[in-house]
Parts: sequence; structure tokens; C-alpha cells
Amino acid sequence: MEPFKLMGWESVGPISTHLTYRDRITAIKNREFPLGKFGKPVFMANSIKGTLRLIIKKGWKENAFNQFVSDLIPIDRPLLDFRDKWCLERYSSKLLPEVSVVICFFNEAWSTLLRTLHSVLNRSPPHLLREVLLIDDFSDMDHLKVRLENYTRNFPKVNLIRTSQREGLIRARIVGAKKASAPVIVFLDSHCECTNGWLEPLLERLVENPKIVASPVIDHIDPNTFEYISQNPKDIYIGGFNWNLKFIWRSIPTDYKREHFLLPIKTPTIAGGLFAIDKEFFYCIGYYDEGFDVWGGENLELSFKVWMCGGSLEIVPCSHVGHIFRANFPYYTSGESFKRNAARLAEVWLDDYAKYFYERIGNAEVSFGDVTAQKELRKKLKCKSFNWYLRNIYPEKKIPKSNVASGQIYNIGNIAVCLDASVAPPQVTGLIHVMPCHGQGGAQFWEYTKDGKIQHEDYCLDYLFGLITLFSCRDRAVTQVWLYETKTKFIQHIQTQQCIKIFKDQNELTLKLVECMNDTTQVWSMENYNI
Ligand code: UD2
Ligand code: MN
Repeated sequence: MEPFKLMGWESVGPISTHLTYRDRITAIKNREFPLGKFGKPVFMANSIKGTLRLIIKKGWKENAFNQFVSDLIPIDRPLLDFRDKWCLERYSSKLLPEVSVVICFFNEAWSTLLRTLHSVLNRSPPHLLREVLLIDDFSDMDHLKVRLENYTRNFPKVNLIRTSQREGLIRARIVGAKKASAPVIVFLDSHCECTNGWLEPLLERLVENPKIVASPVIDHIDPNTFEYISQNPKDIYIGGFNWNLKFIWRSIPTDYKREHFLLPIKTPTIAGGLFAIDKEFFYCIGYYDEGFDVWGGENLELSFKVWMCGGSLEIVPCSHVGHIFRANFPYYTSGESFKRNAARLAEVWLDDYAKYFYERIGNAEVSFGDVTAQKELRKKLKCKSFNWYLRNIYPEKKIPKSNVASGQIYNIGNIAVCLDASVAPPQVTGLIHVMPCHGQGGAQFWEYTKDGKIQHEDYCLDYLFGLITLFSCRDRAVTQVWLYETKTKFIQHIQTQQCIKIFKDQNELTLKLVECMNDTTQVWSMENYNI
């Protein structure tokens, strides 16, 4: 299939320049309707200039995706049916419970919000869809006010609810959960597209066992072209977490046994935005911690809580929903609220393992508020320990205890500079930086492992093509093995026998491997060295 190319303003024809922005979009749509059909990408020329360029830029800034392209695509675009024959034959919509779909949003673009809504209305069996609750978390964009109210009035199943102050996505979801009238709640982000047959396989799991929380496979909608990119069902990712308490995607463990690759897969965590949960069960486990603000941490809270308190989490390969994964936040988050949420999570659910989280934020004091009610809930529900969770649900998770050192790695000669992995994953592979030490963990938190790796999250210090880089850790990679000698304080690369040295390149500090010699530029200190 040749993707449709929108080559620039001119190439779509002589569109009168005095038209308004909306009229222009309608004009473009009518000429090449519909753009993005079947999830095809819409490309724009790089050469676009003038007002249009500014409009596109504004769209990116407000949404962290290409709003202009989204606005060109119909809000009810058709998608391909990605289902395998095995899935088609297996599921029917008979004897399944009704659902309330809850979509929380803060300043979502019109086209992405409406596309989410229409994909739900059009692709859910009507008898299963009791209602869609749109929870407006105190947005201030104009199109989300009267215009949205008037629009949603046309759809009897759609109920627009507004919070009276900015609650953050976690409390906004609780508002939705409390209003939901169907026995099952399905949460979605406000920039999704459900595909054919997305709902039935999720509900089937909850009928089997109401303590199962079921997530679809989350496909990617490209934030630039809006191409719908379906995940290969043979290569599905499940959830994990790192000790910063952030969610990560990971491959299914090789020894995981399933009779068929399209059967539901148990996962230690879920990404958090898209899932079906039994309303009663959600109530019993106390929804989310209401003390969580703005964004983040609630996905792990729910994951740990569900597993530890008698439920389970699954990813259901026959159910596909697309989501726009963005590289950054369009709305303001200070990072402080995430830290606070994560600290609450650690305090309530992690037991002794909380120390690994605190280590990674430089053992900073976090004022996380009162968590007594959460701790009581955990006791009341007789939930299992975090140790049980790690052993039974996530046995692959490495426990940092086995490390030789953990914390900052700083150069003795330049006491204020540290090794820094601040190019964030997935772009993390690359040259390693030397930056002023900030003492707050994060990108300056390293682990020196028993097998000689110097590791930041899943990335290891590596020596490749003559450069000191960060690369995905691999079990037997000889280029990733380093020896730290407490006597000399050299960091020696075993394969080459050379040592890491700081060089001053004009004003920038760089790292190179050279012959080991006693020189302060080669002398390093590793924090919490404990052998
Ligand atoms: C992921 C999850 C998201 C949530 C988050 C951690 C997926 C696909 N997405 O991040 O659901 O679990 O991790 O917290 O798994 N929103 C509000 N009020 C706010 C801020 C956001 O209602 O103050 C809405 C927002 O409009 C969106 C949803 O909450 O619909 C999730 O926010 P996001 O899309 O920025 O989060 P995402 O996908 O990066
Ligand atoms: Mn999202």
C-alpha cells in the first residue's frame, strides 16, 4: 500500500488563502478523503513554510503530537482488522457483562479525543456498551467547553463529567469509577483507537475470573504521521518496572509456557492507561491511592496491589487498542509529583525493598503525606508481601543487593563530576557523559555488579569501536566487563586492560580508555562500595 503523501500546502491544490484554518482542513479532506484511512500514515513535506508551519508547530507544542495531521484524518477513520483467524473464531459477544468506558482527559485535542470516542462507539458491540464517561479534568481549552458539550449531546450513551478543580489523572479516574454504572469498567487514555473486536476478549477474562485485570495489546499510533502500527502478535511485550519505580516494557521470558501464542499472558505490571477491571473488585481494593497527584506511579500501585491482594494481571493478545505514545508531556508536570507518588507507592507496598527506590533518588527526603489509610487497607485485605510478589510473579527481576557498589561514580581529581547517563532511553545508546554531580540519583545512579558490569537501569558501560558507550546489558558480553580496584581506584576494562581517563576537550569533558597509570584523571570513587 503506497501511503498518501501530503506534499505541502500547494500540492493539494489551489486552496484559497483567506479560508479559516478549519475550512482549509475541510477543503483538504474533501480532495483526498479520507486521509489516514485504514491507519495509513500521512506525510507532510519538510518544506512547508509560513502560517501553516506555525500552525503545525503550535499543534506539536500543545499536544506533543502532530495535531495538524490528526485534524486532517476523519474522527471515525476505518482501521484494518488486525485479528488473527484464531481470535475471530474464538470470541463472541454473547453472555458478556456490560461496560462503562471511562476516558479522562486534560486539554486533549479535539480530533484525538473524538477519534477515541468514535472508535469505542463504533467498534464495541452496542449491547455491551452501557455508557462512555468522559471525565474532563478541568481543561481550559475552548473546544472542550460548549462545543464538546453540544457534540456529545448527540450520543445518548456519552456522559460528559467535569471535575471542579484539576485533580490529576488518578483522582479523575476515581471520579469515573464511582460514577460508572456497569459491572465492568474499561479505562482508556484520551488519544486511543480501538480496533474491531477489542472488547470481547478482555471481558471474557473477567467472566472467567473477576479478579483478573485485563489489558489489550497497546499498538502504536505514530505521533507524527498517525500511522497505526500493530504489534506483531508473536512478539508481544509485557510489563516490568525499574527501581526508580517507572514502568518498563519487556519481552516475555523465554521459559514462559503457553499452549498458544494468542492466549492471555500473565504480566507483573501493566502500562496503566488501558485496561478492563471488575467494578466491585476495583472498589474492594480501594481504587487507587487518592493521594497521588497529576501523573504517574498509579500503574505500578494498581499492579502491585492487584497481585499482592489476590488478583492477577493479563495482557490479552486478541485485543488491540492503539495509543499515541509521546516523547514528552504537553502539560506541565514538575517531576516532583511523580517523586511523591512513587514515594507513597514505596512506603505502602515495597516493604524493605523501598530502600532501592530511595537510593536511586539520592536518598532525598520526600514529603509524601499521610499513608496510614493505605497501609490499613493493605492489612485489612491481608495482602501478601513484596518479597512474595518478586519471587512468584516477577522472578526475573534483579535485586540490587547483589551489587558491589551503587550510587554515583565520581572522579577523584574533579570531585564534582560524575558519570552520567542522561541521554534517556531509548536513545540511551551512545556516548557516556561526564557532568557535575547532583546527588539526586537518576542518570547518575550506577550499579557495579558482581559480574563486573557498570550498569544504569538496563544499560551497561561498554567499549565499542574505540568508544566508551552505553549499550543494552548482555549476559556474556566481554566488552562490558570492568574491574574496579579499591586500592588504585582505577576502572579497568578487562578485555583491553586499559583504564578510564577524563580528557578535557576544549570546555567539554570526555572519557577515553588509555594505559593505566597513577594520575588523578584516572582515579574514581564508587559510592556505597561494600566488599
Ligand atoms: C502512561 C499511561 C497512562 C498513565 C500514565 C502514568 C498508557 C497507554 N498510558 O502514560 O494512562 O497510566 O502512564 O500515570 O498506558 N490526564 C488527566 N489529568 C492530568 C494529566 C493527564 O486527565 O492531570 C489524562 C490525559 O489526558 C490522558 C491520561 O490522563 O488521557 C494519561 O496521560 P498521558 O497520556 O499523558 O500518559 P501516558 O500515556 O504518557
Ligand atoms: Mn497517553
